Amino acid sequence: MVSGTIVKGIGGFYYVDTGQNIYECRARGKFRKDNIVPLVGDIVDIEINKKTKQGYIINIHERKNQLKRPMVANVDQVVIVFAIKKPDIDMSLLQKFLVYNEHIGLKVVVCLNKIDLDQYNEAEPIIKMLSSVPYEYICTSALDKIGIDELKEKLTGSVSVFAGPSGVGKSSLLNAINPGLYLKTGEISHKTKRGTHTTRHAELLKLNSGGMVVDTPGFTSFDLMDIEEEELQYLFPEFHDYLNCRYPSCRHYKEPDCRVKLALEEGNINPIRYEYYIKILCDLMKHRRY
Ligand SMILES: Nc1nc2c(ncn2[C@@H]2O[C@H](COP(=O)(O)OP(=O)(O)OP(=O)(O)O)[C@@H](O)[C@H]2O)c(=O)[nH]1
Ligand SMILES: [Mg+2]
Ligand SMILES: [Zn+2]
Repeated sequence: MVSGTIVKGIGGFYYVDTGQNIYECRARGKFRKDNIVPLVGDIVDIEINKKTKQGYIINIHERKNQLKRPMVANVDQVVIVFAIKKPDIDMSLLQKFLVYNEHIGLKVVVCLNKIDLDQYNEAEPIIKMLSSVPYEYICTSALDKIGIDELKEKLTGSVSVFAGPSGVGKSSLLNAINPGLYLKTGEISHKTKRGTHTTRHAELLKLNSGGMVVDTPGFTSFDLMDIEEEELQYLFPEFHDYLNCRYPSCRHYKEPDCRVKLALEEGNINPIRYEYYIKILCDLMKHRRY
C-alpha cells in the first residue's frame, strides 16, 4: 500500500501521484455505496497491481476542506478569475462565489483578467468594489503579461484552485506563469460570446516556482441554497462593524434604524455589494418559502 494525491479524475479513473509515479486507479465499490466521490486533491491510499501497474483506491484521508464548485479537496486558496470583457463580467456569479468561499472559510484572491481589453476604463467600478472588501485582488493580462509576477507570487507555497467562467483565461494565466505546462486554451464563441469549455477536467499541477494549482473547467451558475438566511449578513465581511441595528433580527433590508443601510448611505459600504446582498437574501427567502 502507498499513499498519493489524486491529480486528475476522468470517467471513473483517478490518477494518483505517489511522488515516484502516477498510477491509474479505480475507486473501491464501497465508496460508491457510501456515496463518497474521490476528488482531485484527495490524499489516498492505493493498492497497486504489480502486473498491470493499475491501482485501487482503498482509503481517502480526511479532507481539510472540500469545494462544490469546482469539485476539489484540500486547497489553501481560491483564485477567482473573471475577465473584464469577452466574456463580460458576471457580477452576480462573482458575488455568489465570494459569499460561498466566505461560508466555507477559504482564502480568496480575485483576479480580473484581460485588462488589456479595458479601453474605456470599465474596470473602475469593479476595482472600487473590490477595494471595499477585505479580499486580495489583482488585475492581469495573460496576453500582455501584466500582473503575472504578482499572481505567481501569490501562488508560491500554497495549493490554489483557479475557478471562474469558461473563457476568462484561467488556463492562459497558468501558461503565462509556468510556460512548461502547455495547457490547452480556447476561443470565445462569436455567437454566444462565451468560452467553449476548453478545459474538461480539473487537474492538479506543479508550478516550477513552488506551489500547486488546480486548473478547472469553467461554469456559469452557482447556487447558495445551503446557506441560512441569517448567516448571509456575516458572509459580507465589510458589514461586520455595522451589525448592531435597532432590531436584533434586522436583515438590513426594509427594517427601520438599520446601521448597514446607514453605512451604505454614508459611503462605507459599496453599493454593488449591498445590491447583491439584497438579491441573494431575496433568493434565499423565496427558496425557504417553497
Ligand atoms: N485579450 C486577452 N485575451 C486573453 C487573455 N487571457 C486569455 N485570453 C484568451 O481568452 C480565450 C480563452 O482562454 P482560456 O485560457 O482557454 O480560458 P479558460 O478560463 O481556461 O476557459 P475554460 O477552460 O473553457 O474554462 C483564449 O482565446 C485566450 O487567448 C488576456 O489577458 N487578454
Ligand atoms: Mg481552461
Ligand atoms: Zn440592519
